[in-house]
This record gives sequence, C-alpha cells and structure tokens, in this order.
Amino acid sequence: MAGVSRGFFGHDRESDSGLPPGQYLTHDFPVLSTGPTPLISTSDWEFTIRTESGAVHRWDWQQLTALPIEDITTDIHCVTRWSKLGTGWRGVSLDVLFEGVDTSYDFVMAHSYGGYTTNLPLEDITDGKAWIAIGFDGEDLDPEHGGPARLLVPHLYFWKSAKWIHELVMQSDDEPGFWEQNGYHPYGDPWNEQRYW
Ligand SMILES: Nc1nc2c(c(=O)[nH]1)N[C@H]1C(S)=C(S)[C@@H](COP(=O)(O)O)O[C@H]1N2
Ligand SMILES: [Mo]
Repeated sequence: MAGVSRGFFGHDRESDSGLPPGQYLTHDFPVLSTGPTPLISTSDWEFTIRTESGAVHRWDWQQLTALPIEDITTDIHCVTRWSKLGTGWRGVSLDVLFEGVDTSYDFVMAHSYGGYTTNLPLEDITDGKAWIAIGFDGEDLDPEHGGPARLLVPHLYFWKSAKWIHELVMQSDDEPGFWEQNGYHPYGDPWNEQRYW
C-alpha cells in the first residue's frame, strides 16, 4: 500500500487515549448536581456505616482525617459523556472504613447530605476500588464538587460517586438510588456503556 502514510496504520488517537466508548475528553471540571449545594462545615460533618444488626459505625471529621489518607490518580467518566483522565484526589480507602464492619449483606445504599442516593455492590467499593475523597487537585474538595467529602468510585460512571456523602447503609438487595430510579443503569460500567436501561 505505497503512498499511504504510516500514521494511517497507527492506532486511532481516541481509542488509544483510554476513553471508554462514547466518551469525549474534557479539561475543565463540570459540576453536575440535581439540587443546591449543601454547605456542611467539617465540625458538623459525620459519616456512618449502618449494618443489618443495627450497628452504627461513625466517624467525625477529625476521626476520618486521622486515618491513612491516600493519593489517588484516576480517570473519571460521566454518563453525559465527558471524561477526565489522570485526575488527582486525596481520600480514605473504604477498605479502612469497612475494617471493623461485620455484614453479610452484599449491597450498599449511599446517602448524601441533601438527599441524593445511589446504590452499589459492596464488592465495588472494597478491595481498593473506592474512597471517601476529601481533596482534589492539591486542594480541599470544593463544596460544589462534594466537599467536604464525597464518594469516589472511579471505575463506574461518576453518578455513583455521591457528593456530600453522609451514610452507607448495608442492604440485602440492590435497590435503585436516585438516578437509577430515573432510568440510569443499576450498575453503570462505562466500558460496557451501561448508561440507561
Ligand atoms: N449528592 C450528589 N452527588 C452526586 C450528584 C448529585 O446530584 N448529588 N451528581 C452525580 C453525577 S450525575 C455526577 S456526573 C457527578 C458529578 O460530580 P462533579 O459535579 O464533581 O463533576 O456527581 C455525582 N454525585
Ligand atoms: Mo453524571
């Protein structure tokens, strides 16, 4: 095939760039919120995990930030088709928070300040896959991006990363959260384009 430039046989830039199907790259950081930004001071903030036994595991801000904080570099993918690659976060692994939690339930409902909910399988937020994020790009997490703290579950569409996270409730069944009740996919894998159903 003389005359065809070498680049023609090279890999396609888009598919090489690490983007899931149907996504485009953005360099700004869009804000997507269904309602007003709840303003929670770190002195009022608390995070709990509730299990089927009635046990309540509770952390205030001081307790949370005394835990090991990890630097996370990850790609994020919104169902509205924007993706950001290599975003930098700071957060506490949910593995640390689940260490003392005894549950036989396989699902979690995340509840945020302001009333947002989203459902997740427990196995998708453990084993190094999810964090309570408190920092972004070297700064404290902006309130509009979920500060003081949000869930970060980067391997699923970003609606699963509940901003202003307040509580995780263990569930026996995978019940739909806010967007899932409104037509979003119950699981939301960007690589399989599980957008809506
Ligand atoms: N509490 C809460 N969390 C939320 C949302 C929301 O409306 N409320 N929107 C979700 C959606 S659809 C996306 S794409 C991301 C957007 O996060 P960002 O505003 O920081 O970009 O947050 C997710 N978490
Ligand atoms: Mo989204």
